[in-house]
Amino acid sequence: MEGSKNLTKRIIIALILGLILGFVLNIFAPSVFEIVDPYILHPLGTLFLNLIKMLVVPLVFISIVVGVAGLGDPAKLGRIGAKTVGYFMITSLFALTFAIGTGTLMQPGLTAEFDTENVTYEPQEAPSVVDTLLAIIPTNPIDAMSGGNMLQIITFSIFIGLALAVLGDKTKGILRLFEQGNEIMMYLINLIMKLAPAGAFALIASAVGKQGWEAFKVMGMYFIAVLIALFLHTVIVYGGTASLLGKMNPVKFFKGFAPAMAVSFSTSSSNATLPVSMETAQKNLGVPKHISSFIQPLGATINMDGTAIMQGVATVFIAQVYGVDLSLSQLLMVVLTAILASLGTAGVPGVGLIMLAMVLNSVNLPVEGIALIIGVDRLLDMTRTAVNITGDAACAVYVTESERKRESK
Ligand code: DAS
Repeated sequence: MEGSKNLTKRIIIALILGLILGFVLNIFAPSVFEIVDPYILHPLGTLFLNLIKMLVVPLVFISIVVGVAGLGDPAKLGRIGAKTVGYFMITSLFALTFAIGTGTLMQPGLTAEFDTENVTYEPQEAPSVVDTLLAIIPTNPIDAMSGGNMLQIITFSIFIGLALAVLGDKTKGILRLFEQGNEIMMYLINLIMKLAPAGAFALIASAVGKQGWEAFKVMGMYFIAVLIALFLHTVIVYGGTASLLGKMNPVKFFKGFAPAMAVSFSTSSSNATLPVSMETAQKNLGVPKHISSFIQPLGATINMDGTAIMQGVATVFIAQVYGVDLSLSQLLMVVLTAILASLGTAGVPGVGLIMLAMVLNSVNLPVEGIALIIGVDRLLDMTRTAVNITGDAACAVYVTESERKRESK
């Protein structure tokens, strides 16, 4: 990506300015915000978001086909798949341990008086895990693409890539076509990323301007507890992965992946950030295209450690507010449900909150408690989305090194 360091700096400056503008308008000039948001901030942010979303389905389809065909060997796909899913599961367990530990130690639900009488929340229907797993095979791939059903698109792309790998020279013209399609996708990502600083500025100014300062005063401890758990998990688990498993300096890992983290922070969408996160992992972290294009789209859909952390802290917080003592078996149920919930969670804004109802139900906690945390969830969504995609990149760096070591033997 052209001038990646320069782009990162510009996006981060844009985010800081947007944050300041959002708070200033919310606190001192709400009436000005009422004009600026709908006519400037919202349109600019939505324009950027829609432009990168436009590339997600063709990019995921083309890059997984090219990536799987590039593996050349179905056994290699199985090996990489096993390492990837195994890594995702283990890091999810770490994530929930940090979440429940932080929530229990900081006790955010006992630090203030919360009005539980007048809160209501209508949980949206969360897909069952069995339905999600059964629905992975698309009965109509075109329908899956038009509906943006990421797991079905990934499955179909893997089958096409496997066929191209096995058929070899018979279909090398088709493979060349896909490879050229990939070049087109990478060019368009670079083009659209020129708008990233303006888009990031508008998205965060709009979100913070709406969110308001009030919500943070009451929910401060909860907000800080989630941020601490996210930070610990990111530095310890992903920094440790880069260093111990990826044989990469953690500073290089986080600085190299910073452009994608900044875009995911401003968009709150793992899916929408995919074009940037894949390009960044390949160009700045040295992840080969065939590994990046298999792991990152899959991870954006089924691996959401940041979301699991929010769900873990939120569950402990709501239990504290309602005076419920969660037993060890209930805490284990929270861990299992939060991991399964992330399987069915698409990487789009706010979806983690929808799946939280599933986690609360698993331990018979009132879903109305979600109404307490909605006020600060938009900013937490930005932060946990950045953690979600960083976990996918850490996995890609680990698998890259693991495969390199295997091939050098
Ligand atoms: N915003 C989601 C994502 O894109 C995560 C969430 O809602 O928790 O990863």
